[in-house]
Amino acid sequence: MLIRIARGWEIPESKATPEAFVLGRRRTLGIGLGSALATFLPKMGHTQQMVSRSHRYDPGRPITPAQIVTTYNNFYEFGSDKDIWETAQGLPMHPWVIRIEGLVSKPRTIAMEDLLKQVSLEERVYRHRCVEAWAMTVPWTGFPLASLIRLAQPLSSARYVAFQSLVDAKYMPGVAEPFFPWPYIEGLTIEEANNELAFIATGLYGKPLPPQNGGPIRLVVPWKYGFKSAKSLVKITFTDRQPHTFWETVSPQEYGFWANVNPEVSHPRWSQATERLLGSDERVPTQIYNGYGEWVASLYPNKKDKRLFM
Ligand SMILES: Nc1nc2c(c(=O)[nH]1)N[C@H]1C(S)=C(S)[C@@H](COP(=O)(O)O)O[C@H]1N2
Ligand SMILES: [Mo]
Repeated sequence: MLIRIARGWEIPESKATPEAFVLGRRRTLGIGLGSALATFLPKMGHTQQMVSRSHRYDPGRPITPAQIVTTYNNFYEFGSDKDIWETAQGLPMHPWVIRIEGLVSKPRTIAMEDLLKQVSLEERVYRHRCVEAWAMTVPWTGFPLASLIRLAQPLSSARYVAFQSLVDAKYMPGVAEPFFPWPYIEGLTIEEANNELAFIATGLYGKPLPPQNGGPIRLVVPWKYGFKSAKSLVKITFTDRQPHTFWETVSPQEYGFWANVNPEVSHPRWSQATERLLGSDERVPTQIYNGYGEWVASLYPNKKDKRLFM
């Protein structure tokens, strides 16, 4: 996987940009991304998400400018380059329904707006670490995955949760690429899924989640490599078998089921010791569990098993 950054993003104010400035700048953007956002926001039915930030998860570094987070994306359904954001604008996100099935007391299909009525939204600023050794810091709006699990009422036999992304060739040119095992599937153990950090995002920078970032609804698992955080979810399945995940199927030696961040366990083709912070020239040391060990280390008593970190 090559990493490429357009020169235009290496803007001088991007280093240590305070959030207020980022939001202010975003609001005054009249062209380009600003107008693209304006075209899909009204379709969402709710244009602004007024929720309070949970400071319990303070990331300890500045928020990455929205302009970078919304234009530098991994979303292979739209294409394998980082610049799929414009193509993704065509994705219709309303209405949107999610199927909940498998080992649950009552399988069901729930509309996005009905789901949103049953959860309480909060904002969390999380560090994001892609397996490709770049990182960013992102204010997500959403709710704990544990709340969704409570609504789903899994049976006691459920040991894993599988997450499935939309496949729609009409809007997603990347799914015509037969080399890839569509749909995109990810998975967590039920214990991981119930960890308080596991999050379902429906917003970004106080606005509805744009399609390129996995709108209208995605998973966010901040202690694992970014590929675990499946986008544009259409199905959540409770199961007693470890799901066969998308990247594991593509390249099992490189991308595993667990994928917990660890600076000491290299990817077969590159080191994971440091990461490039998008929007700055800095490389910073990578932290075990992406710095979230306090919350999640107890999930993995056997830290010696390298497979937990790939
Ligand atoms: N469905 C789907 N989900 C996905 C991906 C993808 O290609 N398809 N890419 C993953 C990877 S590798 C990363 S780093 C993050 C990127 O999220 P972002 O574009 O919002 O930063 O999404 C993850 N979720
Ligand atoms: Mo990634």
